[in-house]
Amino acid sequence: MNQHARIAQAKLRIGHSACPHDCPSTCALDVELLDERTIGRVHGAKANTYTAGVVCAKVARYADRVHHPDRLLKPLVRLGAKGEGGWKESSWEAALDLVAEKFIAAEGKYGGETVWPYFYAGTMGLVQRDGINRLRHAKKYSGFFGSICTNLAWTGWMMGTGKLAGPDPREMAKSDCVVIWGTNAVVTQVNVMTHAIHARKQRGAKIVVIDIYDNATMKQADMGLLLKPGTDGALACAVMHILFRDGLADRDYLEKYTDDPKGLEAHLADRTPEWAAAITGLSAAEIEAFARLVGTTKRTFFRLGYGFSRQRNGAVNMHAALSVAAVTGCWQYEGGGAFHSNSGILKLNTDLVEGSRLRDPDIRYLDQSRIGPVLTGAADALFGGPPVTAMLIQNTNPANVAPEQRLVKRGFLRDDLFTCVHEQFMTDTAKLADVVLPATMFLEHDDIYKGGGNQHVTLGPKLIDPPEGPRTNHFVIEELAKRLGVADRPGFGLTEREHIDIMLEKKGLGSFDTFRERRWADLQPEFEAAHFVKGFGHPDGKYRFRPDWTGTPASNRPPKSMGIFGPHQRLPEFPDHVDLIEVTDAEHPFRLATSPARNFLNSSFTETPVSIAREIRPQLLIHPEDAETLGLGEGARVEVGNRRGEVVLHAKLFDGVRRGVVIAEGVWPNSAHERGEGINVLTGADAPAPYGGAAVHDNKVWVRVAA
Ligand SMILES: Nc1nc2c(c(=O)[nH]1)N[C@H]1C(S)=C(S)[C@@H](COP(=O)(O)OP(=O)(O)OC[C@H]3O[C@@H](n4cnc5c(=O)[nH]c(N)nc54)[C@H](O)[C@@H]3O)O[C@H]1N2
Ligand SMILES: Nc1nc2c(c(=O)[nH]1)N[C@H]1C(S)=C(S)[C@@H](COP(=O)(O)OP(=O)(O)OC[C@H]3O[C@@H](n4cnc5c(=O)[nH]c(N)nc54)[C@H](O)[C@@H]3O)O[C@H]1N2
Ligand code: SF4
Ligand SMILES: [Mo]
Repeated sequence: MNQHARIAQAKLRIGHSACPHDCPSTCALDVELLDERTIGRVHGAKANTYTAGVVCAKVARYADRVHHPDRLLKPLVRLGAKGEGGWKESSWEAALDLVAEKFIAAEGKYGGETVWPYFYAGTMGLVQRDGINRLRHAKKYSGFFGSICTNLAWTGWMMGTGKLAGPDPREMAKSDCVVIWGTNAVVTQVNVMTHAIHARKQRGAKIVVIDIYDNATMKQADMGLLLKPGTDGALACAVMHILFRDGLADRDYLEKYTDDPKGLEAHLADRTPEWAAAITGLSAAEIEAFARLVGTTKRTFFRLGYGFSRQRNGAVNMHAALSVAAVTGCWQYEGGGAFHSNSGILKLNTDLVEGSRLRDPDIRYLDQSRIGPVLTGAADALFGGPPVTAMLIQNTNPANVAPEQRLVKRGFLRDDLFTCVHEQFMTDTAKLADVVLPATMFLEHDDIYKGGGNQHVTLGPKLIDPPEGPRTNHFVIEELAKRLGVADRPGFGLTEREHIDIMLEKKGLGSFDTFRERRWADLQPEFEAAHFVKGFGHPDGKYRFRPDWTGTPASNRPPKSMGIFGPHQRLPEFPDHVDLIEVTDAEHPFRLATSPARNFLNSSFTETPVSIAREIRPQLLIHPEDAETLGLGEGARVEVGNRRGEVVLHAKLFDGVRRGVVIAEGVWPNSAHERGEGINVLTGADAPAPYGGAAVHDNKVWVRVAA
């Protein structure tokens, strides 16, 4: 039965919302409301031109998550040793009193910077996600530098264009060639495929996919380029070499819009297809064919993902891939150009919700990705300040998703650290807490959302009542503020709706009530702005082939007090291949990537039965010939390890991966693995240059039959 027949037959009420999860698509949703507390299926809004009626399967089944029997319903206080699993139920009043008391005691001993509010994008709602900053600023707690997801990618992008924006993502449907570079879009942002496939059906557009394994997206491609991890910079350089060599570079465009086209051409002279073939593992013929395709197809749309930036040279590779678009000049054409994120166009004023005016610039920031070193007292990670002895965690599960997991867990188990986790489920992080507070889900509270991969601001009003027990993030921040003596500071004492009213009014978008009718606003700038027709985002309007790696203010640049990160002296003058990655050696002959799983979203949905059944168990994709050499049969227990630790998974023989490369899909809960240690035991918490991030797909490892 189709959506409309179903709705008509059941006379269902439909509620309108936005998907709150950490996904570039931010789908506009039509939710079947069965009664005041219960939902049915979730559908993509047909009227929304980006969502176009499509959502991923895991969110279509959201009833399984919101009505899950294992949801946290009561505040819990730890009984017995940390991480042992003993809890006693508490009232909200007593639990919040305890948290406040512990924060005040910690502050009394070490000063405010000893408290570290830690949050991420489990919900992308501006009120429920970012309100924790208000408490942080008011109390002068340590700041949170949220680097884990976007930093490598955004840095590379900003170095080239100077602005985090690009052509309307719906223009993909008007392209003659869509290059899906380092994003597994079928799995991670299905709506990209809606528009790309439209272009193929309507205009015969070619779809190119560039990845390190033959994933679900590459299976849809007309041209699939399967390269070695961390080598996209080499591919991009050889492509640009060919474009110059064969007269396919748009020299007029280069002259008008770019900083140093002659310098680039000279630099690329020896970046030949043969040179790149040796680095990438592609054949010179594959590189030639790709270069010819993008060089002769003016309406080429480069859809650059996050995945290929999750390497220690990821910012360099993002900038190199982006530079190809400047050489072909495809930016000039509708359906052409490059796109990564629209975060630069969707600014809502969150000063009040985040308490920006209360910010003290002298208070230190700590790096999200380096939580392991932070909690185990590494002096460089603490920036000379006090140890972290108290934390409030919302919307994130660092004991599972953060790199160098052994350090993270050792940190959480410290007796002198007090941790409060506000969560929907008993996650790996909640299990290590002192106090666990139950949280509402998006359908149970009001919020407003900005797209990253589209151009909409979308409202997500409360549609159903939560079960007895869970409370919103906003409630927790407001109640702690009262107990910590800052409830009278600006930004406190308002409701969620009042915050949304203020943000919408400042943007000239009406109020919560008027927006409820409207559902979303399309903030796509005009063609000229989106295609940088009047110049790129840098002061001189030029696209930069020569990035100012440590100078340009990037939108996600760390505060000055954090300095420059990693081996930044090795960042190249022009697009290039740099071996900043973990290069294999005798002890570690394989490269491991930890790519997202289709039925999970980071650590979310690892609790819903259908998602678990579809993902089966933690598996390692390995080439059959590698498996044979190692004596590994299908399904065998296999140990993957490096200097940081070792993890056991089950071998899955797969010839869609290169020899010497292995893939572990999904961040399974630590408890799904033997010994209760998850895949991030293997990933590193060293900060990549120049502005940090997490190189979770960049790991040299050994692989052997598990003992
Ligand atoms: N189903 C599902 N959807 C998700 C998520 C999820 O976990 N599951 N996570 C969400 C989040 S938080 C984000 S940020 C986005 C991320 O979504 P994407 O931008 O798609 O990024 P990744 O999924 O990290 O990786 C995409 C692809 O890049 C490949 N890759 C890794 N290294 C390289 C390389 O060196 N070169 C190239 N060319 N490819 C490489 C990976 O194998 C993977 O196939 O997805 C969101 N959507
Ligand atoms: N190995 C490996 N590690 C990775 C990645 C990878 O590809 N491979 N990807 C990385 C990336 S890109 C990212 S973004 C991070 C993301 O990692 P996380 O930030 O942990 O991401 P999520 O699983 O999306 O959300 C975490 C939690 O937020 C909770 N939550 C959702 N909504 C609310 C709410 O309204 N209130 C409260 N209190 N809680 C809520 C959910 O229950 C969930 O447990 O993981 C990173 N880690
Ligand atoms: S595709 Fe992404 S934004 Fe859309 S429903 Fe699924 S998780 Fe949410
Ligand atoms: Mo992410």
